[in-house]
Amino acid sequence: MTTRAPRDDNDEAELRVSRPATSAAGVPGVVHGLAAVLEQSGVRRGAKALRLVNQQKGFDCPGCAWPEPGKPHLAEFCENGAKAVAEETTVRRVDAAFFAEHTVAELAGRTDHWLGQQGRLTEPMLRDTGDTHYRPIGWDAAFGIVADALTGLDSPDDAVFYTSGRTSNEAAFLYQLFARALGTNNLPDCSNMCHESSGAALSETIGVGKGSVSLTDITDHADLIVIVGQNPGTNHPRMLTSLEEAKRRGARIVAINPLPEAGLQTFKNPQKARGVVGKGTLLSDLFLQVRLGGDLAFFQAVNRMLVDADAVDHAFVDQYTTGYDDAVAAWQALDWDDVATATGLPREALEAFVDEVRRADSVIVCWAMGLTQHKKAVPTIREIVNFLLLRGNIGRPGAGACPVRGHSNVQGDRTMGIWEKAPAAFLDALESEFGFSVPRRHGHDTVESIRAMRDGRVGVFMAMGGNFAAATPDSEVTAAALQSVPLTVHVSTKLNRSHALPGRRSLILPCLGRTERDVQAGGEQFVTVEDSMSAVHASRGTLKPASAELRSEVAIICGLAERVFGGDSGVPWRAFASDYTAVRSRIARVVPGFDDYEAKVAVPGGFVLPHPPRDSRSFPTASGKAQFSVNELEVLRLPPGRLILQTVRSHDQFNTTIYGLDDRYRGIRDGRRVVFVNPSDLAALGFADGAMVDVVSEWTDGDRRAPSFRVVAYPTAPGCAAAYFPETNVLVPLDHTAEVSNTPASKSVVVRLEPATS
Ligand SMILES: Nc1nc2c(c(=O)[nH]1)N[C@H]1C(S)=C(S)[C@@H](COP(=O)(O)OP(=O)(O)OC[C@H]3O[C@@H](n4cnc5c(=O)[nH]c(N)nc54)[C@H](O)[C@@H]3O)O[C@H]1N2
Ligand SMILES: Nc1nc2c(c(=O)[nH]1)N[C@H]1C(S)=C(S)[C@@H](COP(=O)(O)OP(=O)(O)OC[C@H]3O[C@@H](n4cnc5c(=O)[nH]c(N)nc54)[C@H](O)[C@@H]3O)O[C@H]1N2
Ligand SMILES: [Mo]
Repeated sequence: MTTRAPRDDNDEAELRVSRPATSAAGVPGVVHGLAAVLEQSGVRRGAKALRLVNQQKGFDCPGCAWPEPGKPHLAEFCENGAKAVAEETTVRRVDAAFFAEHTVAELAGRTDHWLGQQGRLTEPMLRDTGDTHYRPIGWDAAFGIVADALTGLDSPDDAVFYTSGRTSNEAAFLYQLFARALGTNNLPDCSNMCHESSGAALSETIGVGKGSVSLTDITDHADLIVIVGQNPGTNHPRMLTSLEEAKRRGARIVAINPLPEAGLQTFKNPQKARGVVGKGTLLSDLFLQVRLGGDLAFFQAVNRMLVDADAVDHAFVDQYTTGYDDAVAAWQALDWDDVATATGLPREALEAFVDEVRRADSVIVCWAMGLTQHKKAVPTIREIVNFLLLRGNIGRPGAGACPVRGHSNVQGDRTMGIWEKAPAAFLDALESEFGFSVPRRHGHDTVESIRAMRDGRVGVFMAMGGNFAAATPDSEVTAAALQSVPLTVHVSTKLNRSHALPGRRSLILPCLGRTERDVQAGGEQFVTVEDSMSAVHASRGTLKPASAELRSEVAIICGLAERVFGGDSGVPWRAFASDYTAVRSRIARVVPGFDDYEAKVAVPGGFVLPHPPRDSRSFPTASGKAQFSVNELEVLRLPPGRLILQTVRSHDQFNTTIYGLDDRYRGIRDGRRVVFVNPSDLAALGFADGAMVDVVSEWTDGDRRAPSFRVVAYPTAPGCAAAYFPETNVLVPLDHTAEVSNTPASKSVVVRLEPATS
């Protein structure tokens, strides 16, 4: 399998490589972000938008899910938040004339960068069977097509409803209600590719699938903050401000990562004068360059060392946990050679870490995709829970588990029932509130949805946001799967690859973004979102919409539902669309923790959802206690001549949205088709720095090839290469997924390099 070579803006002749940076943010960061906004949005619109990001009367930043502080700084956004705002507030438009000019086939040949740069979608578009182009279609006619297709299906399970994590609580709640009213739980979402592994491991061990810390635990209380498998300098830049605060009161920070990411080294805070003029704060006290996938062995070894040293909080273990003896027995059997091979770390490095842990009264572990996108992701996160439980580091100030979420409302979408395996209690509550029988069969997750499409078992694929074609693994398999579906429907703000790889019939339904004013029959509306630390608050758009034709996500779902179910189906779809208060009042009755919803979100800053382990050390697991687990170690031994490849984000992208072609902190300019390899591996493999290669992945069903990458000698852990997604998604086999969570294992793909074929 081969990807089409990019044919426009990724002319790699322009690519330049320099030394990686050793500090993040500071003045260049903010200047880059502002330049992006002003170039795309014009001075007045851009300045207005930025003034309102993450302020109590404004909108939630459409970037990451890092929480806002109680009293937001006047510029509570970061370089990458500014870029996310610029993408949405751009003055460029993808209108009917644009679609008349470009065939679908031509769009499919463009890069993700080019597609995203064309601007905002302005009106509903249809590509009918056999057509070469999309053409305009009215909203009513579009709803008619979707409603006919849905009601004509043999089974409601032949429909799939995907969600990306920018969707508001209100829209998410209505979207799952619509799918379940039709009769299916086929509600895959981006979480399936993201923190599913965290949710699975945490629900099993502590009884709640969400993080157990709040922002002040980090800024004010923790003695030690461990950042593992996360690159906050790029993906959660505002987290660096919190870490800097922690540092200034004496907290220590350990980073565990195969890459020496700039943001984990020094931070220059652009919001404070010392960041502008000073040398910045040295963030990490200890950097452990682990091998890809080595974290399970690492934490098993650390846990064994803590037990050997009797550095265990026995009172906590006795009172609150179960399974301790079995876990200890498993640690006693640990093979130290396996630990050395898996982690690539000397024993002294582990000892240095254990020293840090023993000196700290309270410890927080933060993580992101570096842990969740591996075959052993769930066991690894369970082992981190073991680590926290050993010293009672949960349910008290400054301690706990902190999975740092990706999309700004991905956590809220789950809370609202966007979940193919929603728990029975949620489904029961939905059923008694709305009086229809809610389906109980588990639905398809993201990978299962692709298999179902590939096998001809899907009649309608609908996406509430996101870019399914580019975000998912095995690009060629997924593209063919999507293109075989009788009807695909994308509710989107911007043009992307999924529109260019349409089903046999395909609709694009353009919607309002976070930044835009949302006026319905009942007046001006706001929506609500939940951040990474379970805080729920309002988000209010204020800018003029990109086009008068745009509808809100809520209005689109309700318009479609009314068309399918009619006006008197028992669910007041029209009333929901005209006043979102009506939606929130239903959420309050169905979802635990949302009573008094309307009043609580009226308070600036919103409210925090209950979290029993965090709040009272009660653990709603099967046993009623926190669960120690025994996790089997599997050491990845590479065949000769092979590397493990992780697929990461550059500093200039938000997932599949490519802002630009630079990755400043890693020293890359004007290009994305690069593969970072340790110099010792390059020497052993016989490739020179700068050589052009094809990256070839190996799987049981054959090879996959991503052509024409430039090799960059880089200080990554030996044996561990890195390259950007989505370009490398073609290399990730559909069936290469994490145990339990079924998340694509896109951080551990076995590859070989070959001299470039073109
Ligand atoms: N600007 C910007 N912000 C974003 C996003 C974006 O694309 N752009 N995406 C958003 C989303 S949806 C998400 S989920 C988050 C993603 O946030 P991150 O998880 O920070 O994103 P990645 O680029 O995937 O980086 C993974 C990090 O884990 C490390 N890593 C990989 N494998 C391993 C391993 O086996 N062990 C250890 N210890 N480390 C490992 C990598 O070297 C890298 O530093 O960011 C969110 N915020
Ligand atoms: N190889 C590899 N693959 C990965 C990852 C990886 O690390 N490596 N990371 C995975 C992760 S963590 C995630 S979360 C997924 C992301 O997967 P997705 O969430 O599907 O992808 P995004 O790129 O975030 O989606 C961008 C699109 O969302 C639409 N959009 C933006 N704002 C709005 C809005 O307000 N409303 C609506 N309706 N649409 C909007 C725009 O049209 C835009 O083109 O990718 C996953 N894929
Ligand atoms: Mo994500």
